[in-house]
Amino acid sequence: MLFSRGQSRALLCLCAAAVLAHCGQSFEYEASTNSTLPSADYSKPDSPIPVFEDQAFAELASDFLLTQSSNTVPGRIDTHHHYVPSFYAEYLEQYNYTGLHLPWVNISWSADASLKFMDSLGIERAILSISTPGIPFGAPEEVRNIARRVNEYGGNTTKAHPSKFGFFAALPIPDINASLTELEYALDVLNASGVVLMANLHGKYLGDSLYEPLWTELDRRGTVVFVHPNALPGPPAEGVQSGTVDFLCDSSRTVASMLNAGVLSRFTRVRVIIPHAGAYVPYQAERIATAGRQGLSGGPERMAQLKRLYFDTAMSGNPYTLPSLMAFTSGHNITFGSDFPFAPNGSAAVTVDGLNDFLRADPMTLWRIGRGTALKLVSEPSSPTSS
Ligand SMILES: *[C@@H]1O[C@H](CO)[C@@H](O)[C@H](O)[C@H]1NC(C)=O
Ligand SMILES: *[C@@H]1O[C@H](CO)[C@@H](O)[C@H](O)[C@H]1NC(C)=O
Ligand SMILES: *[C@@H]1O[C@H](CO)[C@@H](O)[C@H](O)[C@H]1NC(C)=O
Ligand SMILES: *[C@@H]1O[C@H](CO)[C@@H](O)[C@H](O)[C@H]1NC(C)=O
Ligand SMILES: *[C@@H]1O[C@H](CO)[C@@H](O)[C@H](O)[C@H]1NC(C)=O
Ligand SMILES: *[C@@H]1O[C@H](CO)[C@@H](O)[C@H](O)[C@H]1NC(C)=O
Ligand SMILES: *[C@@H]1O[C@H](CO)[C@@H](O)[C@H](O)[C@H]1NC(C)=O
Ligand SMILES: CC(=O)N[C@H]1CO[C@H](CO)[C@@H](O)[C@@H]1O
Repeated sequence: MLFSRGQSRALLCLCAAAVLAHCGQSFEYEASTNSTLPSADYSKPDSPIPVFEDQAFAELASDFLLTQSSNTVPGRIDTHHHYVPSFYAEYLEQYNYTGLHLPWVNISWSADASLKFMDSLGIERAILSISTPGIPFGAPEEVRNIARRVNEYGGNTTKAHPSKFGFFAALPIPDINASLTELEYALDVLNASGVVLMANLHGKYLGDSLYEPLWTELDRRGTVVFVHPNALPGPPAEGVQSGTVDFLCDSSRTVASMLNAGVLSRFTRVRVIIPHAGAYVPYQAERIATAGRQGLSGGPERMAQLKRLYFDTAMSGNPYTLPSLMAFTSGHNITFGSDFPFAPNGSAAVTVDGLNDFLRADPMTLWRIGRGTALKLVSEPSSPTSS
């Protein structure tokens, strides 16, 4: 389809107006001829968080909106995508960790496997992170070494495929001083896109005072923090894999922990992603915001703090989970997540189909989830003119 710039703008406005009516929002998009994306240099402390104008968004989305019958978001960005370097798998196995042998998939990761998977789902770029259980085993020095190697591996992989990968750095928690050192190295030298933190490690949740100096620094830098669930402290229920229910509980616990400790109210520059559609957070937001005391004061402020969170779609593109997520976010601040390679083969395709079905009438939100919101969070490796 070829339109003149004027026609395409008019169509885009029509389309966007329809979309916004659907979302119950009142502002209007108008495409601008200036598609320059603002960008921030997060290696510079206190650099301002970029403000993404709806205009720039509309411009970037326009091709998709005009051809949305294909339902394929161009340049999908996957912010929930794991890497498992072989030395990291060996480290876990040396401590008898069995989670890399799931009943439905044996995790053997390679960059090529990621690239092949990405091609099959139209994922242009994936932000790599290590998954559960983080780096929980060994003396502090071993933990520091594994974190450094994992991050150098992430940096090397990103450098080898700058248009395909980025990475969220791992930190040697619970050694916070060493974590601050690693954070600086990972962001400033290795160009990490942010960090991954386990929702709990050794039973400590992210509102624990242990994390206070780390939150202070993450906030000063405006870092993106991808919070990955872990097994709950305590044994799983007989016959119920941690990934079935416990992980969602772990994510929800850490959000409540951060909320109660004032992390979400005091650290407003940090951007926190809660995966799996926010676990129980959107669905139980009212209860979490009122700390179970519905009707007492404080709810609205805490609710507003919860709404500062970002969410991803990993294993959540289904008609039962999406209504709650959409009601909570109005479709904003959601990124696409595949959970490769831990999700069963085919799971990410189900997520894509589920999103397409659910958002058939709302292509702008489909585009935001597939690409737009991630553009706000992870800087692009090269000039954005290719988008
Ligand atoms: C394009 O956007 C950039 C960044 O917002 C701005 O600095 C520049 O002046 C804009 N150019 C035009 C032609 O609007
Ligand atoms: C792992 O399991 C083996 C066999 O049961 C045992 O000998 C070894 O001590 C365990 N290693 C650790 C680190 O727990
Ligand atoms: C990363 O690349 C550098 C330079 O090629 C190499 O020395 C280093 O061993 C690599 N690190 C990892 C963990 O792959
Ligand atoms: C961490 O670093 C701070 C400042 O350098 C120092 O005061 C503190 O003792 C260190 N804590 C630990 C546990 O090493
Ligand atoms: C990080 O980015 C800088 C500036 O673009 C570049 O010079 C450097 O080589 C990058 N480092 C890595 C490890 O990719
Ligand atoms: C998205 O998150 C940002 C940063 O926390 C927040 O300022 C903004 O209000 C959120 N947007 C929506 C629509 O909730
Ligand atoms: C995953 O599923 C796709 C599509 O069904 C299939 O082509 C591919 O071979 C499968 N991959 C593995 C590793 O099972
Ligand atoms: C699905 C699958 O291949 N599972 C295998 C994963 O690896 C373990 C241990 O090596 C095997 O016991 C499983 O059969």
